[in-house]
Amino acid sequence: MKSIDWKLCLVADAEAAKGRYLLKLIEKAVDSGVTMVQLRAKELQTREFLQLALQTAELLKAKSTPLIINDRIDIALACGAEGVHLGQEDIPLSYARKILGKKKRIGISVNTVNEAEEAEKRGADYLGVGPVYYTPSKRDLKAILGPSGLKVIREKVKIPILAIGGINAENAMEVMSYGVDGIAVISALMGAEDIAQATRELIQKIRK
Ligand code: TZP
Ligand code: MG
Repeated sequence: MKSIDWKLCLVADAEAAKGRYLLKLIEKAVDSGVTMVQLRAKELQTREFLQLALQTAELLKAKSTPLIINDRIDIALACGAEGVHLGQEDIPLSYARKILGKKKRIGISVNTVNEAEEAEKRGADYLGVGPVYYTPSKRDLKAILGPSGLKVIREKVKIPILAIGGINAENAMEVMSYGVDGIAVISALMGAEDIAQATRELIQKIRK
């Protein structure tokens, strides 16, 4: 498997595109420094999600940028994505691995040390750890970890960690200082008026 640059993951949320052309936003973000993309579409029907995933996969392949599909193993396989991102309520990791094999990456969302250790033990390729800060971007938000919660999880696992939840250009540098491999954001980029400019600003903070 090719190595991944985890630093800045755009969680390309179809709803957060708010009628703008999502593919264009993704393209601008990738051209401006996003190092990986997770495609998330909670409200789309299967065929719409698949269509979007196929187009995104084509775009990202041309840019050698990894694509991860949120929630849907079937769509990840169909579009030839790099992997899938699963939450604690999605299909369990052991079954996901059975379906995907070792050639696809599986990321797991965790909110506690126990969940993090469990996911690592069961063979997750990376973790999404959060919410680090409050965010209106996710329904049924789990307990806010804050820096201390994030640091504890970082100490306990070795696999790559993407910190998520309320991360933006103001706090990104501090979050990176806790030893995480990267950050994953929705609103800091999807909510920006100029996604290219916002991406450049954010990646500059992270690479420092
Ligand atoms: N998981 C934990 S927080 C979150 C997800 C998907 C939402 C992150 O969105 P934002 O806008 O970057 O805070
Ligand atoms: Mg999920």
